[in-house]
Amino acid sequence: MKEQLLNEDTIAAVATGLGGAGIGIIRVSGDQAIALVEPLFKNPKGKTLTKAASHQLLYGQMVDPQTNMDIDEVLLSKMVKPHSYTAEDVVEINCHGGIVPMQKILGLLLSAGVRMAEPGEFTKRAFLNGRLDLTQAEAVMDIINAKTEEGLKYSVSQLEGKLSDHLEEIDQELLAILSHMEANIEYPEFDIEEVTNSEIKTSVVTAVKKIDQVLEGSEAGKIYREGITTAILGEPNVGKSSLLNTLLMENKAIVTDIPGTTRDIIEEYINVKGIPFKIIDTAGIRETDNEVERIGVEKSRNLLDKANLVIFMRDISKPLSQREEELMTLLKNKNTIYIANKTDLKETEKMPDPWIPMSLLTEAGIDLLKQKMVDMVYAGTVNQDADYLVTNSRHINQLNKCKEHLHAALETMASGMPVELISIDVMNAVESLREITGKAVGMDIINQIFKNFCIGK
Ligand SMILES: Nc1nc2c(ncn2[C@@H]2O[C@H](COP(=O)(O)OP(=O)(O)OP(=O)(O)O)[C@@H](O)[C@H]2O)c(=O)[nH]1
Ligand SMILES: [Mg+2]
Repeated sequence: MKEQLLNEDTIAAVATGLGGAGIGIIRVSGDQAIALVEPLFKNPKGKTLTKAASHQLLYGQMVDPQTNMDIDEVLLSKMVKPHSYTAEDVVEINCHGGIVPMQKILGLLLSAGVRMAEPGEFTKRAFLNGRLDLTQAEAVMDIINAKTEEGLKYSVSQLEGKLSDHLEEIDQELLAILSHMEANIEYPEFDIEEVTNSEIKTSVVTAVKKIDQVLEGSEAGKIYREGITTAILGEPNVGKSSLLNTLLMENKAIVTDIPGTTRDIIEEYINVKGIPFKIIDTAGIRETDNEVERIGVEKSRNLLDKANLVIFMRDISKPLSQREEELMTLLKNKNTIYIANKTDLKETEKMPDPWIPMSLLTEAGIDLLKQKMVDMVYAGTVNQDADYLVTNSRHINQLNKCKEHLHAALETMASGMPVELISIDVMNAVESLREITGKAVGMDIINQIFKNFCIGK
């Protein structure tokens, strides 16, 4: 009922960016979409939107019904429910992409009784109407925000429902055993075979194994989605900003031979072999009386806690300073890559581990650094051929919760508790799992009981 109310009005929003692009699209969705756009549209041959076939383009003009003035030349696409993004009637108005025509058309729609869509509301409707589950709805945003092609690949596979398919398998495993337990508990009067502890255990252990498979590589998956925060730290003038510029292949940060050049933090995403790294160039760490620089140094220090990865850089042509030694002690427990820069200034034999020799003048050492960055992230755990990968922290949390409930079920069973209590743990596990896709549990168990055990046939 609540969902019905939510979906009652017809909504509209600009679906493309609000710039001066060639084309802009205004999307209208809801029961009244066709009826409300119709009076604002005129086709030279008198064709109407109502009579137009679904999924075909209709050429014409948007017209202000008050003044009869043409607003813009448009192509309308009509998509009749349920074959549309929201599974409702949808009209997309392809007009010119300027702010004025789009605002004017949107204004006409609003005066006609259409409501402005809230952020994400089209996708929310697709979910409420059952066309997408929650993981698929989330994938839409991930596709829009994808930082690398690999990230995009996993988001697209999530939108296609590949993750949901794997979750469904676990769900079915648990639902089968749960419905058997519930049938024993709720319908003792029917002659249903008692479920044995060993059957329950087999199902629960199988489900845990499958969850572990789904979670495989999820640490890297999360990184594909969120990126890995990488801070370049070191004393002033060692070449931190030069490294950022080299990695970005553009002169983003100011580089000079004056120590203390970088005062504020600069952040940029780079793509290394498909992994998005958020590289943060920082102010060189040193004691200083300059207020602006002092704040910068403070920020660099604070970054130590936030960064997933630290690139610590020093100038090999200078002796290791006491401050550098202190910093390196602080970095002991962090994922750190150590760079010895400016090798062009000093003849050095083989660099002792873990230092990577580098010269940003010649770009020597950059490939080694990139390889090291990728190795640190993968740590050998990712199956790159996987057709899906859990990338979302919310999904990872729910899968872990599900596993905890399943372990609890095994413990409840081991301590000799009755099936009523074991079933509560399994039920909690199913609920945790279903929070990922947004499916409700109640009716499904009842349906399973009736289907499998022919109760009340
Ligand atoms: N010879 C040589 N000079 C370098 C190298 N890398 C950077 N430099 C020079 O070192 C100076 C300092 O470089 P930056 O990149 O500004 O150093 P930074 O660590 O960002 O310095 P702050 O922002 O002051 O902390 C500049 O003059 C660079 O051109 C290198 O590999 N070899
Ligand atoms: Mg700098």
